[in-house]
Amino acid sequence: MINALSVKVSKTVLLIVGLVNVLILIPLLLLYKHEDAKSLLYSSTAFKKLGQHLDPLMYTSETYRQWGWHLEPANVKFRFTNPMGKSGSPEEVLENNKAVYEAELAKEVTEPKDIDLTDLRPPDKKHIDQYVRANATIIALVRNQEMTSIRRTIRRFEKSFNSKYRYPYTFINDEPFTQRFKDKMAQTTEAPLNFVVIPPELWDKPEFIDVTRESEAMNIMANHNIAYAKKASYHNMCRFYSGTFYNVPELKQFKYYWRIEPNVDFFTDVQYDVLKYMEKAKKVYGFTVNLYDIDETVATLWPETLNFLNQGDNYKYVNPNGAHQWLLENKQNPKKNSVAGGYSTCHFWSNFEIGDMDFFRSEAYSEWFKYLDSTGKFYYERWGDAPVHSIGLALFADKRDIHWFRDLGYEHDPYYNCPNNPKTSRCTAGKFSRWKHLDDQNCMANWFQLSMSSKDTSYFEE
Ligand SMILES: Nc1nc2c(ncn2[C@@H]2O[C@H](COP(=O)(O)OP(=O)(O)OP(=O)(O)O)[C@@H](O)[C@H]2O)c(=O)[nH]1
Ligand SMILES: *[C@@H]1O[C@H](CO)[C@@H](O)[C@H](O)[C@H]1NC(C)=O
Ligand SMILES: [Mg+2]
Repeated sequence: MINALSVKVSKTVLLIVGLVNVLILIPLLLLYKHEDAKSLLYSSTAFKKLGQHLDPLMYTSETYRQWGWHLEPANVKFRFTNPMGKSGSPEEVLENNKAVYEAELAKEVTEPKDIDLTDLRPPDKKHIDQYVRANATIIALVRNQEMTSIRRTIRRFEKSFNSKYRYPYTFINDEPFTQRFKDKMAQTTEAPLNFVVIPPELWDKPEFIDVTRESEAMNIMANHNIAYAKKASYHNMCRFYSGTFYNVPELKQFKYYWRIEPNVDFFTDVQYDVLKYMEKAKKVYGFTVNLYDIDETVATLWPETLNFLNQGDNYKYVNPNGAHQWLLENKQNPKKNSVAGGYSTCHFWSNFEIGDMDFFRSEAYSEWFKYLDSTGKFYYERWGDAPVHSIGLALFADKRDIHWFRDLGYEHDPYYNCPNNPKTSRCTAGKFSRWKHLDDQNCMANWFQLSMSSKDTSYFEE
C-alpha cells in the first residue's frame, strides 16, 4: 500500500530527478547541433519521464509543432494541427463545412488561369490529325458485359471533351474483349482504340494470400454490409488500380491517363485540352470529388503506411509540402478517423482521375505499394484504390501539383461535382449528392481549407 508520506517522497524525488535532468540536458542541447540534440533528448529515458509532466511538444521538432510532421529514420510521425481552429461537435463542424462547400461552389468559374490556354484550344476539325496531343491515353477497365454502360459514358465524354481532341482509348480487361465489344466501341468514337488483356501477374490475387484468413475477413465485412466485400474480383480490381495498372505493357508508352468508368456523366463543354493542361501546368494528379471512405475497409492502411515510413530510410520519401493535414483531419468525422487509425478516410474519388503515371512508377510510390501488397490487406481488408492513391499523393507529391478540376461537371452516381460554370448544364450547381442524407460524406471543405491556397490562383485572378 502507498501511504501519504511515500507519495510525498516520491513526488519530491521525481522533482529532483526532473530538475537534475533539465540541468544536465539543457547544456547538452547547446553542445550538439539542434538535430542531434533532438534525437538525444528523444531517446533518453529522462526525457520520457519529464515528458509526462511537461508539454512533450516542447521537445519535438519545430516542424511537428507547426506543421504536424516529423521526419527522421524510424521516427516518422504526423499530427493534425487543426490550422483552421475548428471546434465544436462533429455535427457543428459538418454544418460549418457544408457552408464552406456551398460558398466555394457558388463562385462562378470558367477555366484555369494559371497557364496560357491559347495552344490548348480545340483544333479545327479538318486538322485534328495534325494536332499535337499530350502524352496521354483515356483508360477504361471494363468487362464485356458493361458494353452498354461504358458506351453511355463514352458518348458523354466525347461530347464534353474528346471529340475535340481524339485522344486514344485503352480498354483494359482481365479477359479478352469480344469482337462485338470492339465493334461497338469503334461505332461510338472516331478516336484510336486499343484493347488490352491484363497480364495475369498484374491482376490475380498473389499466391501468398491465406485463403482462410481472406474468407473470414470477407465474411465479417459482408456481415457489416460492406459493398463488394465478398467479391473476389473487386479486391483484384482495387489492387490493380492501386499499384499495377501503370505497368501494363501497353500503358508504358504513356505518361498521363484519364480514367473513365461505366455510367458516369460529364456536364461541361470543355474548351481547352485538359490533358495538355496537366502537362503544361506540371500537375501530378487531377480530381473532381472528395469524400469519406468506409472506415472499416481501410482500418490499418494508415498504420501500415507509418510502418513502412519507419523502415530503413523510407522517411525520405515524404514530401514536406504534402497534403498531410487533409489526410489527418479529425473534426468532421472523428469516428472514421479513429477506426482508420488516424486517417480521416477522405480521398479523391478515383472513378474520375487524371494522373501522371510516372508519379505512380516512382520509387517512393512503388516501394510503398510493394510494402502494402506484402501485408495481404487488399484481401484481408478491402483497401480501395481511391484511398491508396490519395495517401500516396498526399505523402509523396507536393500538394500544389494536385489539381481540383472545379470547372468540370461530373457525376458517378450518387455524387457530383457541379460547378457554377456557364459551360456546364444538366446538373444543379453546388449539389453534392443525389441523396441529401449523403451530404455528410462530403469532405471537400477539408481540401479547400487544408490543401488549396486560399485564393485558388488557377481559376481566379490574384
Ligand atoms: N475487366 C474488369 N473490370 C472490372 C472488374 N471489376 C470492376 N471492373 C471495372 O473497374 C471499375 C470500378 O468498378 P465498379 O464496379 O464501377 O466499382 P465502384 O465504382 O466502386 O462501384 P459502383 O458504385 O458499382 O460503380 C469499373 O470501370 C468496372 O468496369 C472485373 O472483374 N473485370
Ligand atoms: C510518354 O511518356 C512515357 C512515360 O514517361 C515515355 O516513356 C515516352 O517516351 C513518352 N513518349 C513521348 C512521345 O514523349
Ligand atoms: Mg463505378
